Amino acid sequence: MNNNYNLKDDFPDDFLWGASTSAFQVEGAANEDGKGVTVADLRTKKSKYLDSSVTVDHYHHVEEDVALMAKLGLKSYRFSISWARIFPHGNDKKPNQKGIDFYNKLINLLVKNNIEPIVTIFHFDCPISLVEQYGGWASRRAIDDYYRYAKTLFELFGDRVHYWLTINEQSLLANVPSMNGIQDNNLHELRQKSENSNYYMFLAQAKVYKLCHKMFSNSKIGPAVSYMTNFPYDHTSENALKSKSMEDLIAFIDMDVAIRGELPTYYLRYLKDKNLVLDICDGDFETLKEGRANFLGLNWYSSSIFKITDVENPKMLDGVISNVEKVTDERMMNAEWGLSYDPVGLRFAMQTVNDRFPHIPIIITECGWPEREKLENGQVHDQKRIKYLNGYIYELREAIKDGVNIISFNPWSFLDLLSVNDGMDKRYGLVFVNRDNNSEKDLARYPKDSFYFYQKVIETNAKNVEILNINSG
Ligand code: BGP
Repeated sequence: MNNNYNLKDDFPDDFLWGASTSAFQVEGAANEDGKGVTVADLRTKKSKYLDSSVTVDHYHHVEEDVALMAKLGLKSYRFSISWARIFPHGNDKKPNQKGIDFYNKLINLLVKNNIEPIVTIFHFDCPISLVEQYGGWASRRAIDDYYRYAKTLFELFGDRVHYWLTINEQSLLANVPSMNGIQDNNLHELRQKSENSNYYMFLAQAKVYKLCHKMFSNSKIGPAVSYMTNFPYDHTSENALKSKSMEDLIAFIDMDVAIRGELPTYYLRYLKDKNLVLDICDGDFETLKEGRANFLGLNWYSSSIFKITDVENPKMLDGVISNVEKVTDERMMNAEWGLSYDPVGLRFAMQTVNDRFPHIPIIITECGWPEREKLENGQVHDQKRIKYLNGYIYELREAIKDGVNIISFNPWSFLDLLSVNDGMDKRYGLVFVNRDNNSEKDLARYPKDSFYFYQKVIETNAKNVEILNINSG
C-alpha cells in the first residue's frame, strides 16, 4: 500500500521564520533627509499619545536593529518602504537619493545576514501632497503615481528583493477612508469616494502585479490582507450568514480580486444595495484579469465572534459592520484590546483560504500579542506572548500537515513600535524599546523572553514548540 500522499510532516527546511514592522511605526526621522509628510504622520500627530516623528528611531538604529535580527536568527524581515521618503510629494520628477540610500543600507544589511526582505510598498502612509494635489486615492490619478512609485522600487531594489506586498490592509483603508486622507461630511458621498478609492487600489495593484511578473520571473507579489476569522455567536443561519458576509466584504474581497482578477458578486450586490456606483472605465476589467497576485500575505491575529443586534453600531462607516455585536469568549486568553488567543482558529483560517484558493502560497505577514510592559532589571517576562507564539506555531504546523502551502511566518512585531491607536502603551515586540508615551528615554533595545523562545523556534525549526492543550484556555 502506498502511504505517500505527498503531504508534509513538518515545517519545510527553507521555511522563512521572520518578523514584521512598518515604516511610520518604527522609523521616526519623519522630517529628515527630505522625507515628505504623509497621512499617517498627520493622523498620529492628532493622537493624545505620541506621533510618528521619533517612534523607536529605527532610522538611526538600523545597524543595531539588523544585528539583533541576526542574533534572533531571522530568515525573513517584513517591513515597508515609506513612499514619501522615495518621492516626498508622491510624484516628484526624481526620487530622493537620501531615502534610496536608507533602504539600500537596510536591504544590504539584511542580505548580508541572509535575511530575506519582504517589502510592503504601501502601508497606511499616503504622501499628503497627493491628497492636496487631487484627493489622493479618491482620484483615478493615484493609480499612475502608485504604479510609477512601485516601478521605481522594482528598479532600485528588485535585484535583492524577491517578495513584494502591494498594499497593507486595503479593506481597512476602504472602510476607514480618513486613513487615506479622504473626507466628506455627507456619509453617502464619503462611502462613494471610499469605494472608488478601493476600486482604484485594485486597479493599481493589478497593474503592479503584471509589471512585477514581467520584470522578474522569480519574484513573488501579493497583497497583505487583514483577515480575522468570524465565528457566529450561535447556530442560527442568520448569525452564520452575517458573519460570513462580513468576512467576505472585509477580508476575502481583497484576496478574491488579487487571485481571481475580478470583482466578486457579493461585492457588486453590496454596492447595488447601497446605491454606490463605481467609476468603471473601458479596459478596467481586462486590467484586473491581466494582473494577479502569486501569493497571499495574511495579517491574522485572532478570531472574533459576532451576533446580530438591534443596536446601530456603524464602526467602520455604515453597511459592513453595522448591527452586530462582538462577543468575548471568556474561556480564551483575551488581551486588553479585544484580541483573543485562538490557535485552532488560525488552522481553521488557513484551511478556509486553501479551500478557496487551492495550493496558494501563504505568508503570515502579521500576527501578534499586545501587552502593557515594563522593564525589570533589563528583562521583560512576556509569558503570554510566548504562549501565543507556541500555540500559533503549533497550529501552523498542523495546517502545513493538512496540505496548506504556508511559506513564511512574520509575527508583529520585531520590536516595540508605535501602535496606531495606543502609542507605546500597547507593545507587541520581541524586543523591548526603552521609551514610553511621555519620554524618549534612551531608546535602548532589550530582547524579551519571547525573543529567546522564538530564537529557539528558528534554530530547531519549531522542535521546541509544545503540544497544545486545547482545553488550557
Ligand atoms: C495592523 C496593521 C499594523 C499594526 C497592527 C496592530 O492592522 O497592519 O500596522 O498597527 O494592525 O494594530 P494596533 O497598533 O492598532 O494594535
